[in-house]
This record gives sequence, structure tokens and C-alpha cells, in this order.
Amino acid sequence: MKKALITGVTGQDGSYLSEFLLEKGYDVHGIIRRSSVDYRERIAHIEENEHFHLHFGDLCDSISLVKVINEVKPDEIYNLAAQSHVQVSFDVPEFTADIDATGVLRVLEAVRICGLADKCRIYQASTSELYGRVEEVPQNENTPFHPYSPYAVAKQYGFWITKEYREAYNMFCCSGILFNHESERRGETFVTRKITLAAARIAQGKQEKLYLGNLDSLRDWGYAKDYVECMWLILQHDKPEDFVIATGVQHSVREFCQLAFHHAGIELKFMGEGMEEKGIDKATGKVVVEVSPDFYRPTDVVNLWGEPTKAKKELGWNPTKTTFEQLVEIMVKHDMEKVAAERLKEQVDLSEFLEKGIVK
Ligand code: NAP
Ligand code: G4F
Repeated sequence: MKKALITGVTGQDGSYLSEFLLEKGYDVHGIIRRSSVDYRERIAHIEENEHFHLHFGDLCDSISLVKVINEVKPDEIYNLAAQSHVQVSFDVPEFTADIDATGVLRVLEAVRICGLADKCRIYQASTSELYGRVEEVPQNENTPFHPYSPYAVAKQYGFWITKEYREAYNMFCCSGILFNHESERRGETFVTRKITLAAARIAQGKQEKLYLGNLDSLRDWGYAKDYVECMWLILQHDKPEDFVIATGVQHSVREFCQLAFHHAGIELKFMGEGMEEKGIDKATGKVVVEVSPDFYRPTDVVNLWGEPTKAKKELGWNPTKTTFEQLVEIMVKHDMEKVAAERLKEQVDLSEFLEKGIVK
């Protein structure tokens, strides 16, 4: 039985990758951090699996990494842990560098210290944010990098140190340069999930308006569940190489918004420009989307579009297994049900209070 160690196991990708590897027959080990609140929602359903194991550790803490790697002796490591929010990286640049840059070095060194450099294959979660202020469209493995946020600069170090360890020590370590991938498990402050949740809440009378930043921003959005397969394929390849993982299809934030509201039963029309642009419910004439300067970034990446030809040819991966349209539909359906369940619970709670005479 192969052993995999996943950092960032509680995150969107970590949870899907755990499921994927368990299905492939792996013994899966994940690194978790101590927290005062419950943050294990995404992996709660697999915690009882006898082949799923959790270990405390932190990418800031070399000792914990050496300890876990030495204990598990994994065949494969998937380094997914990161401060992954680009806008937040402007607020916590030093922390972001510590996890997203130095953290990668700590994992690579820990593997060497444990004497596993020849045996353990390592996947590094790299990102399309490296292309940043893009120098060509679409972007592939040969496109020059121009990182454009503290997050992207830190990830650039992660990319290069991974390549360096491959060349200097002949280690099987690779970066997947993944473009944005989303799902019903996406963090609620990333733009797609923020939109699908708001569309569901507005449609069900639980929210008045959605405030967004740059509506013109373009992304190549795929489905996270499809992308974790690629992480695995990269480590099964006969030689260690870096790959661009993307759908090859690009849409704007505005288009995502329009389609998400459509699936929630609201037809939107956008009017006005820049900060004055508004999304209006065609049926009621109500403004339900507005632009706010709070969600603009000091520097923003606005034109990401990936070219996944190498992954298609060399890994046999299908980039559009789930289309953009299907992705938006899956996310909205999930959030419509989530909001409906919350409303039902509120009604049940309220009826209990009414019965007890606490609320009149
Ligand atoms: P995510 O949902 O934000 O998950 C991040 C994970 O990292 C969480 O499990 C988090 O643990 C963990 N983590 C953060 N700081 C840590 C630390 N100091 N020590 C140990 N663990 C730590 O991110 P994701 O969307 O799954 O993305 C996975 C990886 O792919 C990240 O490296 C991200 O930068 C990269 N990436 C993502 C995308 C995308 O579109 N999703 C695209 C390209 C690259 P807690 O739960 O304890 O916070
Ligand atoms: O959803 P986002 O926050 O994702 P972003 O910045 O592209 O980063 C994500 O994808 C990267 C891969 O390219 C990962 F490396 C990274 O870890 C993360 O998973 O923002 C997407 C775009 C941006 O241009 C942003 O300015 O949407 C724009 N946007 C417009 N309004 C907004 C909002 N972004 C957020 N988060 N919130 C808004 O209200």
C-alpha cells in the first residue's frame, strides 16, 4: 500500500485529494494545525476511514515536519498548505512568505534530512498567479513569470526552490502550475463562492446586495475535483516535470456572476461603468450587485488564461471534464440547498422559542 502525506489536508484541494487517493488504495496522512474552532468540516466524512491519519504539524515548524515525515516515510508528498488568499497576502506579507516560500524549503529539506530524497516524490502546489502581470495570453509552461502580489512572489520562490532541489539533488519534485479551480468546498471569500452564496441568499431573501471588486477580471476557472487527479498524474509521470493545469477557457467575474444568479432564478443586467456599475434584477428592477473599492487590490492580476496542451498530451488529462457552465451550476445548486437548510433550521429554532413562550 502506497503512503501519501498531504499538507493543507483541511483545505479545498486537500479534502478532494484525500478522497481521490483513498479511492486509489493509498494510506493517506494529513498534516493539521491546532485551532480553537472547528476547521475540519471538509474532511469530517473521511476521518473514520482506517487508511486516513492526521498528524499535528505546521509549515512554520521544521521540527514538526521532520518528525511527521520520519514517522510516515511517505512515497509521495503533496505540499498544498499555504496562505492562499491573494488579497490577504497584502495584509500579511511576511506570514505569507514564511508559509508559501520558506515553508516549501522546509518540506524539501525535511525529506532530505529523513534520508528519503531518492524515494519520496513531491508535488508542489504552484499557481497561475506566477504569470501575474501577464506577458502573453494564453499562458503555458514557457511563458515568463511576472508575479504581482506578495502571495505570487512567495509562490515564485516555492516554484524555483522545487526546481533547484530537482536539479541539485536529483529529487523527483514537481510543480503543478494550477489555474483557478473552484467547487462547493471553495473558501467563502474567493470570488466564485462569494457570488454563489450571495446569489442563493439573495434569491431566498436572506441578503440584500452583493459587493464585489473588479468585474472585468478574467480567469480560467476549472473544477477542483478534476484538478486533484492531475496532481496525482504529475507524480506518476516517468520523469519529474512542471505542468500547466487549466481548462483553456476564460470568463470574466461579471459573466460568472450573471450565470450564477441565473441558476438562482434571478436574471441580471449590468448597467454603468467602473465603480458605478450595478447588477440589476430584471424582474424587480432592484440593484443586487454593486462595486466596492474594498475589494480592489493594490495590484491585480486581470488576464489569466491557461494552455493545458502539455498536460493533455503527456498526462492524458481531460481539462474540460466539468465545463464552466457545469461548475457554476454545481456550486449554485449546493449553495441554494445550504441556504434553504439554514432557513429551515431557523424556522425550527424559532418555533421552539415560540412554543416555550420565549419569543412572542
Ligand atoms: P485552501 O482551501 O486555502 O487551503 C489551504 C490549506 O493550507 C488549509 O488546509 C490550511 O489549513 C493549510 N495551511 C495554511 N497555513 C498552514 C501552515 N502554516 N501550516 C500547515 N498548514 C497550513 O487552499 P486550496 O484552494 O485548497 O489550495 C491548495 C494549494 O493550491 C494552496 O497552496 C494554494 O496556494 C494552491 N493553489 C490553489 C489554487 C486554487 O484555485 N484553489 C490555484 C493555484 C494554486 P487550515 O485549515 O488550518 O487553515
Ligand atoms: O477568487 P479570487 O480571490 O482568486 P485569485 O486572486 O485569482 O486567487 C486564487 O487563484 C489563484 C490561481 O490563479 C491561486 F493561486 C490562489 O491561491 C487563489 O486560489 O479573485 C479572482 C479575481 C481577482 O482578479 C479579484 O480582483 O476576482 C476579482 N474579484 C472581484 N471582486 C474579487 C472580488 N475577488 C475576491 N476575492 N472578492 C471580490 O469581491
